[in-house]
Amino acid sequence: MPNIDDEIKRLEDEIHKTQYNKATEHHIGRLKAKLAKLEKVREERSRKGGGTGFFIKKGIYPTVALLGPPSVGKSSILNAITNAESRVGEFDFTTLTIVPGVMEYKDMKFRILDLPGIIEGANEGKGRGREVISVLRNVDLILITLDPFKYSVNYILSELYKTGIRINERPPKMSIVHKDRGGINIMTTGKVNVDEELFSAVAREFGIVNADIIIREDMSPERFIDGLTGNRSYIKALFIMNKSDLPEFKEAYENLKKQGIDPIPLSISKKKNIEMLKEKIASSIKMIKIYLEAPDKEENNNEPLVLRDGSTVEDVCRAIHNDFLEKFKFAQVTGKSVKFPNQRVGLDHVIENGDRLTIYIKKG
Ligand SMILES: Nc1nc2c(ncn2[C@@H]2O[C@H](COP(=O)(O)OP(=O)(O)OP(=O)(O)O)[C@@H](O)[C@H]2O)c(=O)[nH]1
Ligand SMILES: [Mg+2]
Repeated sequence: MPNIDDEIKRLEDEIHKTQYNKATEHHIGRLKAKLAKLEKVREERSRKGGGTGFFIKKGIYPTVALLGPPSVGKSSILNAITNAESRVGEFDFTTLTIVPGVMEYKDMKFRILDLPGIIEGANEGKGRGREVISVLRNVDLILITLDPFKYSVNYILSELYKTGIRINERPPKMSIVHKDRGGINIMTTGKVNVDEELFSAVAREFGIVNADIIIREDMSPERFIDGLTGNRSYIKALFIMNKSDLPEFKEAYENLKKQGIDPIPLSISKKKNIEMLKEKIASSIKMIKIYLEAPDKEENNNEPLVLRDGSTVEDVCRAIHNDFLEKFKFAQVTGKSVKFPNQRVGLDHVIENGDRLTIYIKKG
């Protein structure tokens, strides 16, 4: 059997050289489905076999990653917005590992990760590209950082895409109901219009034989494949162009805008727009505020605890003190996440904005 990388390469080449038209679109759709399936296998294998890769656990605070070509100023940005000190250098690849820092903004905390620079071909493992990019699957926000000399974003976007990361996109609105018989039925809602024959063929490539597939948006075959694959990461991204103090900045900035990308102009050297960057980071991530109440209701403060949307009681415990997790008995919650006031919940209960919580712990 041919090697999986070779097979992926062969399919990519074939898709690339096949001219897209009405007559070939089904052929291309099926090739893309085959490609997605092989990429999934490769990705799963590399996750199992990995060990040399960077591993970032989802923490209680939202995680933000600085991604971009070498020497654009990623480490300088980390140093400017957090308490961390990452090495800054005039040469490419100054940063060789992941350097974390904590950014505080108003009553919120964010974990910012400075990553090694990535170059074209990162997905094939150039530099430590694949490892760097795989980290991004678990972050809440990606800061795609550029400068006036290195602002070709296409390769960065394509590396992300190949890794299964979808930037500033929502998951495709579709659902699959598997059945025992009846073949594949593509069903749409409202005014949604898709090529049913093509979608059926693509679904068959994924080994689906009998199923009702309901599509709730006008959907490209690519997004349909994403939905079938099911392991894509949908992550928000902001673009930054650093070094606005340089004379080359203006033209580069305008060029990028012409490509439909509106980067945040920044100068770390001249300390320009640093507060604005922090504000944009904070407002890009959905956060919730919850209030803790002591069991005796006497020493209540009304300082909220600010956490990432989707946090659980366990995350709350971690945010206060690890003791709370170790000695946890139960929690009582009043608010939107529960049906009635003071409802008892466990560690995996998902809290919502405005909830009031009392945590009971074992004595001693
Ligand atoms: N003119 C100018 N230079 C900057 C600015 N910010 C950073 N630099 C310089 O750019 C060079 C690279 O900065 P780093 O922060 O090390 O860049 P990096 O993106 O972390 O680089 P790698 O770790 O190699 O990927 C250094 O010489 C910095 O002093 C800026 O706002 N303006
Ligand atoms: Mg660096």
